[in-house]
Amino acid sequence: MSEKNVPLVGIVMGSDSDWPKIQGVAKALEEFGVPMEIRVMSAHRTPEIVHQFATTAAARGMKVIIAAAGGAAHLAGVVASHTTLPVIGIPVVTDLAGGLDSLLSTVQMPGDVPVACMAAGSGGPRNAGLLAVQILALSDAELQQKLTSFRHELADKVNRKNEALQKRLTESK
Ligand code: RP5
Repeated sequence: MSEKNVPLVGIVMGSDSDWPKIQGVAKALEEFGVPMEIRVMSAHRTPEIVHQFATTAAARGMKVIIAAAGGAAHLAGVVASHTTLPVIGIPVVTDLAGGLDSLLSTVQMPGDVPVACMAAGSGGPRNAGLLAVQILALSDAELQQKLTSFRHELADKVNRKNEALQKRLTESK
C-alpha cells in the first residue's frame, strides 16, 4: 500500500445528519486498512469548498472519492464534474420512499460524467467502501490478496449457513 496516513479515499457527505446512516462505508475501508479522509461539505450550502476539495484531491494523493447526500443529492455529481478520479455515490436514505429522491439525483448523471451509484440503504454504504477497495486493489497486490481472502470467508459463511439449514430441515422431518 502507499505511504501511511496519506488518505487514498475521500469520503464527503452533504450534512453531518448523513453520517449515522453511512458509517458502514468507513468500517469497510477500515477492515482493509485503507487510509481515508472524512468531511462534511455541501454542493448547495458550501459550493466553493466542494470545488476546492474536488479540484485538489488527486494532487493530494487521493485515488477514489465517495460522496454521500440525501434529497436533492447533487454532491457526487458535482464532485465528479471537477475531477477525473472515480467517484462513488451513496444515496442517503430519506423519508421519501426510502431515499428514492437521493437515488435518482445521484444515479441520473448526464453522459460523459460518470458516478458509480450504490444502493439507497441496505448495503449501499458498505458496498461503496468495498468498491473503493477493489479499485485500489488494481494496483496493490497486498490489497488484492485481502480481497481474495474476504471473498473466500464470505463463501465459507454462506456454506456454513446452508449446512445448518440442511441439518434443521433433516431434523424437522
Ligand atoms: C443533503 O440534505 C444532505 O446530504 C442531507 O442528506 C440532507 C439534509 O441535510 P440537513 O438539513 O440534515 O443538514 O444536502
